[in-house]
Amino acid sequence: MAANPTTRVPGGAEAARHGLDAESLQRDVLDNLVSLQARYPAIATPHDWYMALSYSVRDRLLLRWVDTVQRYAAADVRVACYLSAEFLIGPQLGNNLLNLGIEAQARAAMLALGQDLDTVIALEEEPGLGNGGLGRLAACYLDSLATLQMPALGYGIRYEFGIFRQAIRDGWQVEETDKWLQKGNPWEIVRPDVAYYVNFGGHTQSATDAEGRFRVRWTAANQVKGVACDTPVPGYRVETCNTLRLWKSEAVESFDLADFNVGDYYGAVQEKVISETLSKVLYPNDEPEMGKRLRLAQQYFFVSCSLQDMLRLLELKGEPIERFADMFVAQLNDTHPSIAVAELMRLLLDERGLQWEQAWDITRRTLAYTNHTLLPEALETWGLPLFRSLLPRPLEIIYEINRRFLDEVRQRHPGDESRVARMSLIDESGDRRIRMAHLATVGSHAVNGVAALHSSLLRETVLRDFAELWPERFHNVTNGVTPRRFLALCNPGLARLLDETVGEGWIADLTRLRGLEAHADDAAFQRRWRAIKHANKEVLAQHIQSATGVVVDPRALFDIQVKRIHEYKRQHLNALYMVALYQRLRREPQLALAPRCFVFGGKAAPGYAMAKLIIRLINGIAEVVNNDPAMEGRLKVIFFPNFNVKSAHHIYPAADLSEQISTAGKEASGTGNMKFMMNGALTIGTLDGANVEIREEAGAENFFLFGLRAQDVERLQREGYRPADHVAAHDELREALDLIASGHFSRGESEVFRPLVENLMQWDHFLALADYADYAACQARVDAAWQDPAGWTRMSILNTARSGKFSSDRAIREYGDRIWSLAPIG
Ligand code: HBZ
Repeated sequence: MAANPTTRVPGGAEAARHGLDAESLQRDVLDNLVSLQARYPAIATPHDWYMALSYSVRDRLLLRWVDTVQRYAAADVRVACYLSAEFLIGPQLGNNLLNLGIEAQARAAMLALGQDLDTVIALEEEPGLGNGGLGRLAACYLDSLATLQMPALGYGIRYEFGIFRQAIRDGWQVEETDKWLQKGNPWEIVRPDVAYYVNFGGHTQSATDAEGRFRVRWTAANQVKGVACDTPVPGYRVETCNTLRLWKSEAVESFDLADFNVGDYYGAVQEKVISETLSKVLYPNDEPEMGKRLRLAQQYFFVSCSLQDMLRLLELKGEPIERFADMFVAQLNDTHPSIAVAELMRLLLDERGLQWEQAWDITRRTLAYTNHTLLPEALETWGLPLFRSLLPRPLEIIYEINRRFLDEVRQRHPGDESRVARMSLIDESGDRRIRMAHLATVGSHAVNGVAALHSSLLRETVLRDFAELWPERFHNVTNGVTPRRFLALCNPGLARLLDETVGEGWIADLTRLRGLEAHADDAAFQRRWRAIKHANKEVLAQHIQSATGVVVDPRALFDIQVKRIHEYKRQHLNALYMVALYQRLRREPQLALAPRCFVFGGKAAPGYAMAKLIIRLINGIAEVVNNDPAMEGRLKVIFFPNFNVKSAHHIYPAADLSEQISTAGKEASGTGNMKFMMNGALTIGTLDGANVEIREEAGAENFFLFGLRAQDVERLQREGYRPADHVAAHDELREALDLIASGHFSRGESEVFRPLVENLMQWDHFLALADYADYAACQARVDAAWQDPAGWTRMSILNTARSGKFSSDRAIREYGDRIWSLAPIG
């Protein structure tokens, strides 16, 4: 079990010794302004101040950082390596000040220099090195690993361009490149000496080595160099500072000498350009996998660099190769790093000369796999021709793993060839493809889903045959989010009230929020609770106005859905309800409905036409509703552009209602649902992903439940679902669809939303129409509950009070106990 981190905020003389007092901070900021930014105060830009302060904070992390690295190198402990193609770490300055416990000192130092800390913090460009939930989860886990003082390293890719920036033009999403590194990144330390070579293409040859052993040589067509770029990850108020190591690709040689000698200067530079494109850009998810050669190259590149780095660290520890799995465990964040199964085998067999059985034992004991999706279209597969041309040697190893694995299946189930075909690492049903989820499962000692429901469905559906073969390998670890960033940092008003009510310990032990329950009915406490929420809504209203020009009233019910735009998440169900509400209010202006402000945020994959159309629809509804004088004081609709970690800081604390309305069985867990809950929003949701557990914790009476259950969804789809029947049975729904189809929300152009309306009427793959009536009825219950402020506030307090389970600290302890056998070293 992880020990409780010791809270340590040095004060007075001790603070000064550590350079953590305001005076020494102020001195260093001034020094850094001159020595690193080459500016003096009179001509310094706000960004110069940001850089100078960030370098000063980084300096204060360095001692802990090098100490931590040394401790891990010396200790006989297992290190958890979190392998993820994405780390959506968000802005660093505010978080690092919080974790170091020097926010007040930094504020005083900056004030003395004539600068406002919040303004400086707001200038930071966030590293958007992830798409959404999966990437943000990795970042929350790094925060918890450091806070719990567990030896850990994050490994990923240092993308030059992160997730695209979303602009909205004429209601449509427009993608712009994310140039987050343009003004420099003060948090990163590049380590040119920590670099590895990675092979691509070419061919293999087998031969017998000097000792008469069979060895394979891979003669690559290309080599790329991976250079380590490190970011410190300080734990909350502890000495531990872990590392996030991201790989940047470089050409092996700047100039190919052969080309250069014959005078092809540009050809020689070309090679460098290709190598450097490897880590250029993050791929958006929900894009067709077809032909994404560069994406596969990225995955292999970062996995190979990371495993080579782990092998080097083992050597530095002075441990023999046989001890690899005792010293390291590598968690695969979805299948993106699952090529690790073949690559670790290759490194052990070809580079270290181990026998297959021993290499396989080490590989399996080292690796563990987290699945994040059941959607068949999202399960990663790679076509054999592409795979072979890029990674000929790993492919041979996959064939051999598969041969041995299928022998085992045949032994267990003689004659069951359909089972063999289902379980094979190669899908032979169409053009042959490698099933990465199967590779990850076969090569791991543990497989887990990310919420209880998801883990059950994983065992019953996608990985059923595997769960039958190895039941002991299957686990559930329900996701969690860090209360540091998503409560203490983003909601300082509430954090102060929590400190005062249950003591500061809640930040490192979120279950202490239970202490709030005793105050849930206290009128004075409720007033303070409401005042904090109101202030947060005022802040969000300001941001909404500057981003969209629309003025919203903080007294309205803030009903918020922020997440990637996807049909399974059903933003269009929410949109249909808004249209129905709009029509109701137009028809019956006297209706005593609570004023509502619907807020949406989220990006659509650039190639996902339907998701982009949903954004267009929300913006179309917003345009009509927000410009209709009859809706004034009653209804507002906002699409908040470019939802990211930074804007999330303002959004979660301001929510009254959290929309978690995915089709049951489709959302693996959700983590936004947890962030809303912590900040006192009530959830309207289906029994999907972690909503199930959120409702269990909050109490059914404090959760607005609606919709089909996962088994109903499955049955309905199996028996034949007819969306038109639901439309025929529900006047309000039909009228909403008609109004959308008429062009009312697309400036009279009735063509615009036709694909969306037709798709719903004909297919409605995610059962939005089947769930509509129940959703609308549930929204009516929300409305009634809102009209009773004391009752609503009580539910809000109880949601925060009971959100303790959803701390990433709990999740990381579970990984440590059940999957990694990993103890903290304090
Ligand atoms: O992972 C999400 C799940 O949809 C969500 O339910 C869960 O809470 C979260 C954390 O477990 N999945 C993603 O965010 N997936 C991706 O972002 C993704 C990225 C690249 C891909 C595929 C998916 O190629």
